[in-house]
Amino acid sequence: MSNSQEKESRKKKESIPKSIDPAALEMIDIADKAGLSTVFSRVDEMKPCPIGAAGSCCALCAMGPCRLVGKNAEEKTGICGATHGTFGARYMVRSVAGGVAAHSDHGRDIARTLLAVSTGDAEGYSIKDPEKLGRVAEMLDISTEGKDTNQLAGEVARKALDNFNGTAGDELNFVKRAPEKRQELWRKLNLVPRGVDREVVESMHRTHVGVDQDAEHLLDQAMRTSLADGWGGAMLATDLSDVLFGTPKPLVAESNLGVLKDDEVNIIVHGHEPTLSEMIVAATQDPEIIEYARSKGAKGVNLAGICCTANEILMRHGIPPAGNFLHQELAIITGSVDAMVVDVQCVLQALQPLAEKFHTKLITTSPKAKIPGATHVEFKEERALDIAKDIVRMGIDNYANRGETSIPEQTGDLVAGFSHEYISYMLGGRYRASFRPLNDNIINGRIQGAVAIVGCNNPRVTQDEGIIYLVRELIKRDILVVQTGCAAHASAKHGLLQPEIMAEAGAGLREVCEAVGMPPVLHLGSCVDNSRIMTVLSNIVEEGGLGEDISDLPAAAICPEYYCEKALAIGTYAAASGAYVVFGVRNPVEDCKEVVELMSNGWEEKVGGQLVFEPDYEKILEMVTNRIQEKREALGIQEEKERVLMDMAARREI
Ligand code: MSK
Repeated sequence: MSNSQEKESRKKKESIPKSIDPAALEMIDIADKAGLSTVFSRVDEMKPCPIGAAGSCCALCAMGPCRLVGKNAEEKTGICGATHGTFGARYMVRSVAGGVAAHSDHGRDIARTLLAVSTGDAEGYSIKDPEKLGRVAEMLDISTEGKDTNQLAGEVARKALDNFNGTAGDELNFVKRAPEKRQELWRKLNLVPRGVDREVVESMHRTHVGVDQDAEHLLDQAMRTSLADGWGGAMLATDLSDVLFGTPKPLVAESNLGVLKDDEVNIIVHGHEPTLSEMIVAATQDPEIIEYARSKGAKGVNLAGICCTANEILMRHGIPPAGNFLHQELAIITGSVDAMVVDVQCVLQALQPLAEKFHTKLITTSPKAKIPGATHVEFKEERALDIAKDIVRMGIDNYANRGETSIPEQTGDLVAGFSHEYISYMLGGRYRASFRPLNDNIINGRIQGAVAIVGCNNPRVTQDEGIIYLVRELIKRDILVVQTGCAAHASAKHGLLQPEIMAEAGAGLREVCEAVGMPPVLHLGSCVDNSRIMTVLSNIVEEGGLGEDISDLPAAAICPEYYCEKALAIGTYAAASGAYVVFGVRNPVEDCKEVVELMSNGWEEKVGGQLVFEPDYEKILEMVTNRIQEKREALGIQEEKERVLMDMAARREI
């Protein structure tokens, strides 16, 4: 065998299946045959650095980088004396700070938009959910008495900004949304976040060389910083988005690359923030814009999304997602995307060189993010709708440049739009919205527990495989699944977000879902909307009968295919809130035994939650189901009640 043949065969042996999604496989095949570089091909060419991958490298100063490898690596230190424990803990703190900064900066921008709306300086926006504005005001300790909507919106926005700046007091306002026992624990352990910016800055300070060198103390700061996101920045992002753009309610849609259309102008919004995409939705529905598209020979304008911008406009408008994180390049390779409009986060730099091989116009819009070669149209709230229309027109003008297309046929039907408010309404009804029926059915064993399956795709593992396997196996075991982010897109593509999937659920879960009229897998929104899951867990505790804290609940969270710092921040705030959290892919601090121990058994003892890593999906399933049974046992509800066929009276009772 020649060298290149040998290399090729080695590559094949090492490579895993790229995806379980037929649409993705079809496009990857087209890309490979055309010699196009994609994330799926580059991942084979780029081996992860084995030293950095397991947390044994520190590159924080110019004395290094230092690597703790070889014989007795555990006893070695960096030039400054830092141990493996310090390496790993600093990695976690910095990753969490990066993730929190991303989510929370998103939240801050929503608060600024709300402020601009209150003063009449944001073209095209309005307060879509004034009732929620009132509820958020109360949570922020703002009186609603005698105030009109704009005045209240202004006060809410300013108080939200105080939470970011750290000028709202000694504690973030939303901390009090957690169960009381949890709040007391956080106060006792000094884990209550004081301000989003303050915690991020302190994290960066503490991890500078020569400052905090105690792994446990550093990891406490990772937890406090993450809580500033989960019960602060991200929670504000969710709530204020609901206030501005409407609180989601269930709606139906389609997903996957098959939503792209051959005879319409295809515009994809990609990234995370709903502010511009809301206006793009409005622009694409404007009769004048539709007429303009027709004048250029298209039948209309077809808007679709990728990543979490997709989730934002799916949840509120039913705009179809074209796919998750690993679909962004594949969408361009269909040759049918006339404009891809990106804002912030999860946008691959490789998009522009790829777009240049097709006719796609890549348009960056955030003042925070430019991509060399892309067209930059900066978004400004005061001219939001005009800017959105200009962007859509650019896509329409580009339609004539479209060449041959290859759009896969696959689409998946889905139901999305489950806000925590809607879940409580769905369970209890309009006049007695409540989580009581859910608690009762967990107590009586029809539902064994609940698991959040969230997070990204990562080309180091087969796309969607872990997510889909775990969703299917958990509902079979009578475990309710809630989802956000790209994991929810995965389920949507594979048809798991439709009520029909009840047929795959265990008998108990199926009975409850049929009676209530809800699917066994609920899509709760984008990455920042993991805060909705925190609120749901708090509401369940508050409802009573399942312990006094989140850590008492038969619940867990899994992030099977994570790739970024935001996921680590979410996992950390879930663990610090008392949840058992399992990540797939790999443990980024595997060599730092002290840190691995602290985040598992150490955090279990300290905060009743854990953050652990396990790449084997079958093991994850076992770990999570065991945890749920342990919690049921601790609550004294482990005995499964005898199942009787439900008559109408029993259904009414649910
Ligand atoms: S977009 S952070 S790949 S979920 Fe929120 Fe998807 Fe993960 Fe980005």
